Amino acid sequence: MRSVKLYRYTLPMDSGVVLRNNKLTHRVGYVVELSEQGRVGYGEIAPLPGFSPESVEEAGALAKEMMGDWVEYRCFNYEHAFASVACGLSMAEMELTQQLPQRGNYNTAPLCKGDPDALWPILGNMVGEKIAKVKVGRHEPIRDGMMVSLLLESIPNLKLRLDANRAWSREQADKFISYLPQSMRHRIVFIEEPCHKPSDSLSFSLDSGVFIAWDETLQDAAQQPNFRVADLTGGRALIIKPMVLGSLGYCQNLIEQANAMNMQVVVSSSIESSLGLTQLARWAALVAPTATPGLDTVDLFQEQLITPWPECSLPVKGIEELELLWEQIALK
Ligand code: OSB
Ligand code: MG
Repeated sequence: MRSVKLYRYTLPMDSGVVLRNNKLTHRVGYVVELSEQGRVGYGEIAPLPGFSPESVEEAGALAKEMMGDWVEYRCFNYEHAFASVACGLSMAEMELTQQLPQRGNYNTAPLCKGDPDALWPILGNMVGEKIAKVKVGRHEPIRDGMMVSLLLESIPNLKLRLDANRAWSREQADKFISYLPQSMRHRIVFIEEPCHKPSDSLSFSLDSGVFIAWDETLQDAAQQPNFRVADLTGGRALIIKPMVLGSLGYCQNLIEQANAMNMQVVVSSSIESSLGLTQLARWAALVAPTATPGLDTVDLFQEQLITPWPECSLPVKGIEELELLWEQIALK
C-alpha cells in the first residue's frame, strides 16, 4: 500500500545571505514523504529565488498533482516537471527504493572569504586534495586578484575554485588575472562563469590559460529540449545543481556525458536545507565518487532540518515541527 505526505518548511537564514542582489532572510520549501510497504523515502523541493523560474506555490501544486498520481500506482513523469519538483520527488523515490547510499561524500570544498588563517584548520580536516572555493567579482578586480594571490602564496598546497557569477566584462577578467603570476595560475582549478557573456568567458580562458566551469550557462542551456553537454564548448567542469536542473536521472545523464568528454563535475548546493544537502552528499558518492562536491552551505542557515550535516552544531528542526499540508493513502 502506498501513501504520501507533503510538508512545508520555513527556516531562518543567517543574516547577510544575498542572492542576485536580493537578501534571503528565510528559505521556504517542502519535504515530501513517499511510503510503500513499510519503507519510506524523503525528498526536498525548494525553488531558489532568483534562480528557479517556478514559485514555491507553483512547485507545491505540481508536487501534489504528481504525488496524487504516484499514490494511485502511476509512475512519476519528470520530463515536463519543474526542476525543483523533479529533483525532490526523484530523490524521495531513490531513497524509498534504496538506491541512495547511506554513506555520503561530505568532503566538500569549503567556501572561503579570503582569510588564510580561517582556512588552515578546515583544510587540515580535508581528505585528499586541499580545494577551497572563493567568490570573486563582488569587488574591484584588483582587490580580488590580490586576495586570491595572497591565499595561494600563504597556503602552498592549496588549490582554488573561483566563482565570478558572470560579474566581469572581458577587460575586468583580464585585469583580475594580471594579478596572478603564471606560476600560480595552474592552482586555479577553474573559474566559474567569469564574464557576463559566455563567449567572453571562453575567449578569456583561451587567452589566459585558466580553465573555466559552466554553472549559469548550463542552467540556461539545460532548459532547451534535446540539450547535449557537447553543445557547451571550452569548459573544464560542469556545476551540477539538481534543484535547478531537474531529476536525478537527468542529472546523472549530464554527468555521464561530461565524463565521456573528460570534463569534471561538481555536485553543488542550491542552498538546500541540511536534509537536501546530506542527500546530495549521498547521491554524489554514487554518481561522482572521485570529485570534491560543492556543498558547504549549511552555515548559511540558522537551523538544520530533520537530518543534521556532520559536525554542524546548528539546532535541528524535526519533521513533527513542520506543517503537514496534505496527505493521501492509496484506495486499494
Ligand atoms: O554561485 O554557484 C553559485 C549556491 C546557490 C546559488 C548559486 C551558487 C551557489 C553556490 C553553491 O556557490 C556552493 C558551491 O558551488 O560550492
Ligand atoms: Mg556558481
